[in-house]
Amino acid sequence: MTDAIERARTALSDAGAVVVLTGAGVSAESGVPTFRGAGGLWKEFRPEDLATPEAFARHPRVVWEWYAWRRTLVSACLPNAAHRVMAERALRRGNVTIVTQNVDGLHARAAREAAGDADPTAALPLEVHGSLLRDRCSRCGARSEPVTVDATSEATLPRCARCGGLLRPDVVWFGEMLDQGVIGSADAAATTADVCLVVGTSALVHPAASLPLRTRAQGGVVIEVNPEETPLTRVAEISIRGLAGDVVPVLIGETA
Ligand code: BJW
Ligand code: ZN
Repeated sequence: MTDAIERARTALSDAGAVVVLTGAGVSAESGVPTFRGAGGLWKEFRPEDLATPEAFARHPRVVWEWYAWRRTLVSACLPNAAHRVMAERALRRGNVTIVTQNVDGLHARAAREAAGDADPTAALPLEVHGSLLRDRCSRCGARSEPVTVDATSEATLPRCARCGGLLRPDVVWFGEMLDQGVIGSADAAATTADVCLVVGTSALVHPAASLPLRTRAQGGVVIEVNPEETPLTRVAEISIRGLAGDVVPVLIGETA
């Protein structure tokens, strides 16, 4: 075992409150594509064409076509070992807040699976960029269960049952405000955490990428797990180069 892994295990095991911040890399081993880097979605698609409110206003059919494709893709993916041990640790020890930038629902699914007949709440994540598995009205803001989207023409796109406005996926696009309740809770958890475990994010998108800085500023320890260096690497006290599914179980699995 490397020195970094040993130190990370000790910091996590000694910690009172832990915040876990995850990004697309935690779901990569489940088969969900990341955004940046080799094979990332932004290599093939331009974010400004698909992940901004302006793009949706201009070409709602094209944006829906892309999100419908991603919904299908994600629905075939399962939580991996990293999602599972995070959920198990949150249920076992409490005082763990899982904050995810991911919209794939895999942390929530892992929480429900780990809880079985018990209450999964302690392991449910704060989804700061929303959820691919929920719709929201672009006019009145009402949230709803996802519908099957027929994106063959603008006329067939799904509409709000209340006001007739166009439905959209309930995700946070560039230039949009995050839900203040959700990011506020994430900020509070990061500020009071003894350890912030950051897994699988390029740490380029704000305000999520600033959360570990809150922990650091209060004297907490930041641990990064990522195969690549990120802007957070120099902030992290402990930086571990590796895959989430390999490293996270060693750090917080039941036998850790
Ligand atoms: C592995 C692995 C394995 C691979 N194991 N690891 C401050 C500074 C600069 C800019 C800003 C700032 N504050 C705000 C901004 C603007 C902007 C922003 O951050 N821009 C930067 C990109 C420059 N932020 C916003 O616009 C946000 N809104 C906002 O701030 O509103 C304020 C406001 C105020 C007043 C008026 C209006 C607004 C909103 C950001 C929303 C981001 N949305 C997206 C799309 C969500 C919907 C969807 O999925 O379609 O969220 S973009 C995309 O990036 C997605 C992700 O959640 C997010 C982060 O990506 P993530 O998770 O880090 O993934 P990758 O692919 O980048 O990285 C994967 C990592 O995994 C890599 O490091 C790999 O090495 C690693 N990895 N395999 C472990 N097996
Ligand atoms: Zn509506």
